[in-house]
Amino acid sequence: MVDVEKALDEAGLKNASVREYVAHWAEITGADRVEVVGAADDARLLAEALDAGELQPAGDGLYYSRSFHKDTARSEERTIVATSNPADKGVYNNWRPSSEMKPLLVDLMRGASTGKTMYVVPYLMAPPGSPLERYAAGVELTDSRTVVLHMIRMARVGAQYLDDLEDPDSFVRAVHVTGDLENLGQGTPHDQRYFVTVADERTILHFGSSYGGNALLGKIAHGLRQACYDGWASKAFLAEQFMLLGIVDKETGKRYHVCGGFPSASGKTNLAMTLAPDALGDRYTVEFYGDDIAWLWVNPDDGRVYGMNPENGVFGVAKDTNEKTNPTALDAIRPGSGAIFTNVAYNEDTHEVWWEGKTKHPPADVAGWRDWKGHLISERDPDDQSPWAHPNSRFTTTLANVPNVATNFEDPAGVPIDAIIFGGRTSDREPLVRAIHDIAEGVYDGLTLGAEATFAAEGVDGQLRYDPMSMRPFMAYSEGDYAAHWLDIIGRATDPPIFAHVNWFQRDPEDGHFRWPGYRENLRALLWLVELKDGLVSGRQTPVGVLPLEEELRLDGLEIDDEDLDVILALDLERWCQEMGFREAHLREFQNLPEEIWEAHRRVAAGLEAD
Ligand code: GTP
Ligand code: SPV
Ligand code: MN
Repeated sequence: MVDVEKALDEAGLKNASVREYVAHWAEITGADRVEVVGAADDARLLAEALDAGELQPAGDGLYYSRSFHKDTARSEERTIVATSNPADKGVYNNWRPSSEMKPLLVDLMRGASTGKTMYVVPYLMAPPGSPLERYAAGVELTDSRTVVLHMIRMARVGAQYLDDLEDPDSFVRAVHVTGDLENLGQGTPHDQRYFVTVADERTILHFGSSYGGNALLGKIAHGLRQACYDGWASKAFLAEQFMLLGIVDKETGKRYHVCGGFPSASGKTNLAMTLAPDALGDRYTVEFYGDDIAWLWVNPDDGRVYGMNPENGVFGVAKDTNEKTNPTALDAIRPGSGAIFTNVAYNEDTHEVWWEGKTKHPPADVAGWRDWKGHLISERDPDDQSPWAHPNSRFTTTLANVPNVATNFEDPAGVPIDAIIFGGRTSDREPLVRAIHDIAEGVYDGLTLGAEATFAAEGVDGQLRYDPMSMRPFMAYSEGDYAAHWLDIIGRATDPPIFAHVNWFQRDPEDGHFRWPGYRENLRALLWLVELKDGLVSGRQTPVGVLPLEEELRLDGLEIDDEDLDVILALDLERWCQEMGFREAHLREFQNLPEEIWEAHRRVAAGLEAD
């Protein structure tokens, strides 16, 4: 039996509820040792991980890790929200009764950490002092040192964050047990993995992975799924898969804050990091707040929606990150930053890393290079065209490393939100940007957000895989209640943000090129939007929102074809009418959808028919 009391005493962890929780799970998981960790332990844990071969050096103060080859992404099918109330069942949350799931997870976890250390990771998913701090505290228990090193980068980690809890019992209990990864039947009918959030007990039980959102429980499981539920249960806030950025107009001194959702791997990190004010002279600066999660609430003092990023780091997609697409990200993972690369290609002699799109061609001299599975490139079958890096390979770095992180990124008050945008991934129909003033129509637009299926076989041509507000994988309760909660929260604002839908992904069907240059140039669409909100431009009204006039967009210095520009600023009536049918079927899946959302749908449909 490990001496849990002693480990907790040494770490100064006095909270009786925390102590009881740790002792309970130490007993179940059968860990040999218990160790309380904080950010101050980073250097020692890195040295231990290098020693144990869990990490490899990737240059000065940079690290490389490889996850098990069947454990490289979140698993949506194995992710479950459990509560004691069947009314919490939605279309996307894989709801199950907690009475069924809790004993199942206890069985899976029993004795599964034998021989290992159970790390106790106290964390806070908020800047200290935030009005939402009471929803932000958690304690992750994990048997993976690599997970601890990622948590230290992604969250505020240390026992001190639990010292001032108003209610000593109000922390999220987040238990992560890796399990025997080689024998879990990943993706087979005998899959042993379970990623369960017992939302009404604020307990997270994840078994069978050591990767990303499956294992860094502060991030997706608490920061999105649990917080989504808490925000609704408390009627106090929204927790969304949103990026958050600031634009400063140096000429007028005005600051704008834009947040918004794009489905996973659809461009949030890139948008939040890469906007290029230099393209527009010296007038604007762009500031980074967050790339994956925002919590939103209304401040009764000024009637505005406020937002903050609960995370402390970035877990970004490596693929296609380069000097041209995202120089900010490259700077944030520079030597000395402490960044960790996962599942990219690695050179064991030179300690370099590489991923598809980092440079146009892979390194010419393949000596020492291994692909993400650890196989030597020099021993590859010459016909093997598979990527060197896993498509979902990632870099992990703290916010403080991001060169343009906002000076007030840790301000507990958050920032007032001017615009909420939804970003689809649509190869036609969806224009560059369309703005929506009406709150119900904005919420309706978020609920009908989607991305095109990646494999042609997965869906009807031109039909989206809908991903409401980009929350499909993280939805914690029923979609009808979720829509009502959005209308309630934003409806409390006396000075609400403007909504908009953006699309950087229209393609020319002839040769497949992207019609809009995207990436750093996306600032131009956002500037138009905030100017529209301020009444500086007026655009043209269409049934699906206000579209920019060509002369209103700052296009100086931009290389774009006239035809491409015409297409991305046009409204394709025929495709829109078809889309309205798809939307109707999509919304019908949700129970108790508020009548205001249906009214918005019918208004847009009637407008299109009249056009
Ligand atoms: P998650 O971390 O999974 O939630 O993803 P994300 O939404 O942060 O996506 P990310 O910014 O990492 O982008 C995913 C992919 O989209 C990358 O391969 C990018 O290169 C690509 N991408 C991002 N922005 C643009 C753009 O403006 N134009 C084009 N064509 N591609 C883009
Ligand atoms: C996503 O998949 O949307 C991510 C990465 O942000 S993960 O943390 O693995 O969920
Ligand atoms: Mn994400």
